[in-house]
Amino acid sequence: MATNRTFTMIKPDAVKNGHIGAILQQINEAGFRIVALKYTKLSTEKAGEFYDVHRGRPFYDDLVSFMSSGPIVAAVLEKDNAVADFRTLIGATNPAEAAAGTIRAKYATSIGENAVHGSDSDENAAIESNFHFAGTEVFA
Ligand code: RTP
Ligand code: MG
Repeated sequence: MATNRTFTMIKPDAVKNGHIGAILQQINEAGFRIVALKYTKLSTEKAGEFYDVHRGRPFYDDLVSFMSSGPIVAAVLEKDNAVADFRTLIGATNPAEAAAGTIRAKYATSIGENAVHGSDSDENAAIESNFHFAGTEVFA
């Protein structure tokens, strides 16, 4: 996968609270093009697999339970410097520490229920995109 892509999920809290439209608009206005998009729900097994890197951490069970608690929006985004720029756009993991105007500052409710996911490396962006999308579902 090209290094100008990242992967995101709008998490169940933000979906439940009616923020899908506002978050996608903020993503677009920040210069990201949506090249894949899906409204879906993770099983506990799939959520556990997606966050496997955190298995064993104290928050892992809550994270898996939360991420499978309701529908999510999954998307692949394209932009120069996509991974780093998207992490800047979403803000810190803990919304209390997220910069003003970032997606988490505006829409997250807690460190656990923090509205959006953003890949942390080009390698993980490719792995996570392939986890959710077939090649035929990505439109560059
Ligand atoms: P994400 O992977 O979802 O984009 O979030 P992140 O990189 O900012 O944070 P990460 O360290 O990868 O943690 C993944 C998700 O686990 C939940 N978490 N809860 N209660 C806690 O202390 C805690 N720490 C992490 C959050 O939902 C976080 O986004
Ligand atoms: Mg992470």
